[in-house]
Amino acid sequence: QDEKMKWWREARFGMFIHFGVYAQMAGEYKGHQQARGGAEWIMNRMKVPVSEYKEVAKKFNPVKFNADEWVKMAKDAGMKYLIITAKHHDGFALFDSKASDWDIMDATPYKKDLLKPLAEACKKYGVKLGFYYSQAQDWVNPGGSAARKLMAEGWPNPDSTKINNYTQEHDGHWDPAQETKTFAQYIDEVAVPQVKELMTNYGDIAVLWWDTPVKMTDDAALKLQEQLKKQAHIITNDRLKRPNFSGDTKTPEQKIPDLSELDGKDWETCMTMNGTWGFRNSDTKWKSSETLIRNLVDIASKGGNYLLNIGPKPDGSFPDASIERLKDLGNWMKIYSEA
Ligand code: FUL
Repeated sequence: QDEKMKWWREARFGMFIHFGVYAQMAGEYKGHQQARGGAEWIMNRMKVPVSEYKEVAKKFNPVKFNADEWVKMAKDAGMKYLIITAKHHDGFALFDSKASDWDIMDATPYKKDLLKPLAEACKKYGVKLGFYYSQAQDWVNPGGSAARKLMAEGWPNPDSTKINNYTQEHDGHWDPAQETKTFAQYIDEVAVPQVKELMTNYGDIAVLWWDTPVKMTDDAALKLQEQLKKQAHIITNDRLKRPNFSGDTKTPEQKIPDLSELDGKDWETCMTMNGTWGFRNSDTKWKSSETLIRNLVDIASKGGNYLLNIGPKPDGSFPDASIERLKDLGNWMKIYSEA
């Protein structure tokens, strides 16, 4: 255990990347702004029907994506690892998946596996690669679970009462297309095969970052865990299923724990630079570089890791405000490491 955790404990700083079809919507649907939640939640918050969301994917074409640039920006900022949303709650796979055609190959004009070049660039620059995988929530692949959120206020949908009632009666789902299979079928036919693909096709994978175990069962968790055996030294977080599957690391979100809250377990604070994980143009609440540096120092001094998020623009480039902050962090690192 200690040996497996060695690089992670020394790393201190990593890059989180939330990228997918939601970046294309950027927090706006039919001319209305999403009221609450990260922009990566837009499909759920605004109850976008599956067929309409798939239409959005037909415009998702991140032609400016450059794996070397992404990884170099992380490395120059002093980050030692990078974790990307291989699949977020919208179920969209950023990689070539044979288990579902709701992936970047079949559902978008881009038609290229985004994780392949990223894995190569990580290897080239010596940055560890991890995958975020939303194992339970999946709002497009039938049978996936959906957190029971009601339609966001401020979205004047004339059918909102009807849709909210439907959502409550259907376990968080808002579109019949989401329920044509069972959760167990979804796990067997999509989640397990996709995790297998991720563990097999991209070389060394350092971290599997699970998320939101809505509806998870022990059985499903065991099957998913089984797939990780292909990566002998993989580190996992505590979000596979609660309780019983505590993983290697705790995951405080958007907050830095007080010393009194620490219990000896490895931990990693994940945090956004503005207020959203997925790209949103209208979110200008950027934390200052000084705040980010102070956060990193605070976290490192308490023995944790800082996983700082980037939400790339739909064209695959990083927002300018994020780039500036990465540069400031890198400059500070340089001064600090020379001192
Ligand atoms: C959360 C997710 O629901 C968010 O969208 C984001 O991925 C964050 C890191 O974890 O709980």
